[in-house]
Amino acid sequence: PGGRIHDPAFARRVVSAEEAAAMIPGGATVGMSGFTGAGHPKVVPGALARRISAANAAGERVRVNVWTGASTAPELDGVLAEADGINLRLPYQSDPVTRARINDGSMEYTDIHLSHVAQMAWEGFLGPLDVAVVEVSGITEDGLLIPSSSVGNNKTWLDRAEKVILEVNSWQPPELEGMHDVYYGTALPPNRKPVRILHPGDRIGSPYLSCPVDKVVAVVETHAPDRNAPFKEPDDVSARIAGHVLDFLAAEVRHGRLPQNLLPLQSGVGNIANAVLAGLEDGPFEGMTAYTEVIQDGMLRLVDSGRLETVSATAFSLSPDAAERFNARAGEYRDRIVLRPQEISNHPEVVRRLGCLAMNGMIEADIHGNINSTHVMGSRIQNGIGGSGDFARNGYISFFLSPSTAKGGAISSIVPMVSHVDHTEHDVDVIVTEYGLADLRGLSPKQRVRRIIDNCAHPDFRPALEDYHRRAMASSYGLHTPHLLGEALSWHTRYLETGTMRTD
Ligand code: 0RQ
Repeated sequence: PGGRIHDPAFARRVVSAEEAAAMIPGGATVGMSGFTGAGHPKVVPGALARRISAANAAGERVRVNVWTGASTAPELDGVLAEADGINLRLPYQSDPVTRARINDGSMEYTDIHLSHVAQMAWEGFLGPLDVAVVEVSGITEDGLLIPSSSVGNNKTWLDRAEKVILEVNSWQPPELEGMHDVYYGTALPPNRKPVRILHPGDRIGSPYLSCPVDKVVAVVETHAPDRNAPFKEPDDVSARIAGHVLDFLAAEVRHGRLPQNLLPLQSGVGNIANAVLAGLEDGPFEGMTAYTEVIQDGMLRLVDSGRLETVSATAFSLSPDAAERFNARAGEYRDRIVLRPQEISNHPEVVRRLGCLAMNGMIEADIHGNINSTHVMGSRIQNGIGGSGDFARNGYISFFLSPSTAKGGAISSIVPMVSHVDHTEHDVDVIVTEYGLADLRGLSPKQRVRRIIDNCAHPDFRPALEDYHRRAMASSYGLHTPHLLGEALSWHTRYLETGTMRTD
């Protein structure tokens, strides 16, 4: 078989995707690789979905539980959700079919901080793991697994699963070998030791994943690309948000609260994150580092331009163009990029020690500074908390970024009270919209109200927010965090009833 399997004991286990999928029993809990569309298994989930569809059509209900690193791709989340093949999914997802299933109540979803997933599996809180389906980019002569374009929870899935199915993907560049740092030193309390990462580029583990060949029941060869989403040039709103962030960072350096080369960056995915990274390309900061979750186009460009010296992450999340450029020159990045398991890329101890600048998107913020990252109108999941909590709670400065309105201006992203809380007021330092930036550090709730309304709310919604706050000041039960409880969520109910939060 193909050129990526150098250990004959593994090569002897090569089968088709259908044969491999047949080894996953109905009702099984399956740990799959994959993180934001990188490094997910490409063919076994599809074969499993076809088997499930056929069984369901024959009146036999078959479903599995699916654990992954984070969101994956249509070939995994999409096909299995389409087949109604998933009973419970964890953690983060962003697939439209999966989202629809969760929101129509036909799929259970457990949304967990991404750094917590592996330890929860080890602690036994999640139950047994029957099968791991993990993409790797090769197998060495000594039977070591060369990880793929994401590490995610793969170490834990391989260790915990009763049996293992490997996909060996020759689309991934062979030069990935040596880029990973898989830390095998984790333990449960009371035996935990410090995670000794003192600089984003530190390597404390192995470049390989290990799995005894006896546990490997099937190996499937593939040659298929990751889900690489097209890159959108920053629009005007994103560029304005990025501008406020960059001005703020420059001011922090001037005031001596940040070093000249900043502190390790963490940045979410999407338009706004990419706009901030694009702004950093032209900004005054040199010698930067990143300790983050995913490497998106903007990060890679900062590495290319020399602005970013070192990047630590758990996965790539690139556009097709950027992926092609990366794959062609992957060897050149090996000294400056480290891919780690997500429990380490997002580790609270390391994020706190390094002092990450945490920049994440949000659905809505309230006038006191609580953040909703996950739920539309308090009940419909959008994606999940992802790593935003890992970084927001533990970072040096925690930013939340969003346009001031959604749905063509019908929804204000600044509301009297958030309809769901992911990040409490205590974890939020800075809120940014295209209108400006609210630096909330050290402020009381009432002081925050002024700053958030004046600096961040859309001007059309400011009078109504001010009116709410004025009336809350007049008749709230307490005046520490003034609220009119009967009215606090009325903006959301108005949207559900009329299709807009506007009253005009
Ligand atoms: O939905 O496409 O159906 O219109 O939410 O919104 O503006 O495209 O923004 O892609 O940056 O996503 C918070 C979801 C923002 C993301 C969230 C609707 C909006 C649209 C997407 P449509 P945008 P983004 C760790 C970081 C949690 C995980 C995280 C996220 C859709 O940033 O998932 O931080 N964060 N991980 O219309 C109703 C509002 C809305 C709203 C937006 N107020 N009300 N709908 N939307 N605001 C690292 C990683 O990221 C890997």
